[in-house]
Amino acid sequence: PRPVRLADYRPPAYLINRIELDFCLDPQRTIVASRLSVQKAPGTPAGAPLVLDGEKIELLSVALDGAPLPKDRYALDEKSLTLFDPPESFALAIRTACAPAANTALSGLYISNDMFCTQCEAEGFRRITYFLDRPDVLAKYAVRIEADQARYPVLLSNGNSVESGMLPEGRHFVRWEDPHPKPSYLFALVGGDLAAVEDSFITRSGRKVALKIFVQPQNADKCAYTLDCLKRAMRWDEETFGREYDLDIFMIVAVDHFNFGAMENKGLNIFNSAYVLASPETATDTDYEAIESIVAHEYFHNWSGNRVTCRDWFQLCLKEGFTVFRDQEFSADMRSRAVQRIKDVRRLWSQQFPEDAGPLAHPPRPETYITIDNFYTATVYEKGAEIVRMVKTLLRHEKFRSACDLYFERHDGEAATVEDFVRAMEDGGGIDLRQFRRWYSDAGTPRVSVREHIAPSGAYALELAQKTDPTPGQSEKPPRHIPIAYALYGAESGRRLAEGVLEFKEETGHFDLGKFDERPIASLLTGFSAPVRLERSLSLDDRLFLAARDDDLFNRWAATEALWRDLCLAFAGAKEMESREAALSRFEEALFAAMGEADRDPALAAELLRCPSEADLARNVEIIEPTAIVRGRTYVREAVGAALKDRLLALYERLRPNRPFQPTAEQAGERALKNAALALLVAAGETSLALEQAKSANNMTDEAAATATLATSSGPERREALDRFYARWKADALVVNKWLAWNAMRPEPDGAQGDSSLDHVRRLTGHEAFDRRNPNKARSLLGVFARENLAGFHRLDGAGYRFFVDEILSIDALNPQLAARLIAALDNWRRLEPHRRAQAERELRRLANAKGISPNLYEMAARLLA
Ligand code: BAL
Ligand code: ZN
Repeated sequence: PRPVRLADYRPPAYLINRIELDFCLDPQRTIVASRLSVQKAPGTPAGAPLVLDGEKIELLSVALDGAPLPKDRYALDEKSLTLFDPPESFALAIRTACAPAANTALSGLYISNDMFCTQCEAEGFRRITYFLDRPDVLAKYAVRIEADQARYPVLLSNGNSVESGMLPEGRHFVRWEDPHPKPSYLFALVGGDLAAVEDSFITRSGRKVALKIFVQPQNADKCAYTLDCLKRAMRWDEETFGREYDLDIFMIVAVDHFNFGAMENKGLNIFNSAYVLASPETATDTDYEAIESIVAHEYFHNWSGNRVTCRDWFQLCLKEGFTVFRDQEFSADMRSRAVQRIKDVRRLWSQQFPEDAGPLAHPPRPETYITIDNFYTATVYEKGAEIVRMVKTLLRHEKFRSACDLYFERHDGEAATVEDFVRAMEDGGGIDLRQFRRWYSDAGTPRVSVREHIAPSGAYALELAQKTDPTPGQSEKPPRHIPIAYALYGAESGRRLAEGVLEFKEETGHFDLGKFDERPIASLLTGFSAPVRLERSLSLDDRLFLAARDDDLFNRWAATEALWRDLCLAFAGAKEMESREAALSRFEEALFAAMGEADRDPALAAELLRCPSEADLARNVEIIEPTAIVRGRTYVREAVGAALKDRLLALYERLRPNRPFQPTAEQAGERALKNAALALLVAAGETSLALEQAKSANNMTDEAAATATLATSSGPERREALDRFYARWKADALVVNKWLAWNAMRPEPDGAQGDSSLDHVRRLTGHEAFDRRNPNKARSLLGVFARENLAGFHRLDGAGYRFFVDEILSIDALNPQLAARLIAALDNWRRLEPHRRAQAERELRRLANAKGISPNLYEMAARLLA
């Protein structure tokens, strides 16, 4: 396949300002009639061909200005329809057919549970009709949908419904018009037997907006929270960014088969049902949190994405990074800001840092791709958001808001670029971001090393050095503009002596921070002010000081997390540590002290009690020895659980009462703390407590936490807990996905007894609960197995890799986007110890050489092996 390059971007040769679409829906053969108003773009030479994108559709007819087009006036191939020598301005009528029921790729028009739905981002619209399927062609859409009335009573598209009626033979139609010009990736259509849950919202200018959530009728009682989130997000965007909604109706539709979390189609968001449906019995606090953040994210796209869209797909982080930043800020305002930041950074560390350090590293604004679907990555989303956060830090709060206003004003209705965004930040904020732009163009996570100087006079200075390792295609890495927020504390008094933000721009920098009467202890990168790796040697005493006393709660957590991590790795034999048993004892005492936070911020205390996962630990070693990591982590968790047992029990008992469930941040924090305590107690052998909680819980958060803890333990209750859970919930597909994920985490048996976790997972691929066509299920079983089950997946005999690659190949034949995303789990293969590494490489080569794999998977395999 030929790569697409940013450097080759050219504006469109033709513009399409209006499209009328007529759908005659049929699962086997849907007919799409499209009528385009086409104009030659200024500067296009007369007679230049018009090349429309189209794939996996059958062309039935094409007519220009009402006359059928002779065969010698156009050419057709697998990817395009080319018109030769078209006039300056004309109407083009195209009829095509597609087969939604056979569309397992879930891109374009497809069927999920007997419901028609679409996914057009990034390049799905071309699977519906021939079009200029690129984000810089903005057209007004008028859509007529016709279908069987009894089977598909609800027919939806973007904008406002303007007409509907009955037709002969039990069919009906609805017409929709969207007054806002939009790129094709924001088009949506839905047809099905759906119930609407309705509400309304009055905008700040007094307009009434109808809010409708469409779900399968049996799920109508699971939408209240989603509606509440939507209204809070609408209000927040008015108050925080001055952005008001711009149509009279806003719709969300839940579908079970979906490649993304959700999609921001104009006025008609389509969601993976996992992020719409919630009830206390079936959704955990984490699910509620995810719903809140994703509902907000898609809604915020209405401005950062839809009103101001992207010129081309290289600019994806313009809308995604900015919108993730906006949803993170929304969640921080709805919940504990410190805990939100911890969770955001956890995600960055677990998903983006490894990407940036491995073969898949790419800049937030890439310069080349084969399939853009492979660039919906943590780098584009999460690092993209960190870049916007740094801009805000550099501009300060008020200027950031006015710079955002300027960006929206300047580019409303346009397809913009990253450069446009940065220029608006510069002009609105009055600062120079020339060097800062490297964050967009350069891949890799800078490493910032720190040396401290204390002069006999008490003058304190920091010596910083930055270095970014080479990444694929980028060997030279000039220094970046890095905002380093800091605070200094007196080692004796504990007082805060100073604070500020250092703007670090050179390879090395010397910063005098003042003269002090006592030794300062520096808390660096407070609030995680830049996505860099800090390299600093800090004594155990100073780390414990920061873990206990830092006013910056993020850094208090970061110090604790680093201690957890280093201890696990020390006991795994993967890290040097002086007197590790003594250090472990001191850490246990510090953790106990941290539990003093329990009353003030239980959600924070829960984060402090959480040991990093096996996968987190593997990301922090140069050579991955899976079994040693599992052993070290198990040892530390058991030791901490045993040492703190009485206090954890007391805390658990105090938080135990089953209050009526409310999905509030306050209650969620208490449940998180209770369940963090339970996890350590189970590690210390208190398994019966968890089984009792699983059986008596009055909400899914507690039931799931207890079952998950047992599922990853090796006690006899594991089987009982999992069997019980499945028997209870097998009719609820979303709940069963949790069960699949816990099964994927099953620990390897002790000694030679029992099934291996691979045997277990392999058997589950034939279970009634599993279905390769459903991305949620594939991710829950196969994705979790490969990413999270370190010892079970990374077997010495390579059987885990063989199984995984076989599964990926099966999935690729159905859904290339899904297969390509799953294979990214092997991005750490080069860091495996040599034996496993050879096995993983052999399997990756088998994959890359397999006949007939999709361009999506081919691109990923090639990058992984490069
Ligand atoms: N635009 C794809 C899904 C999302 O990021 O909202
Ligand atoms: Zn998004």
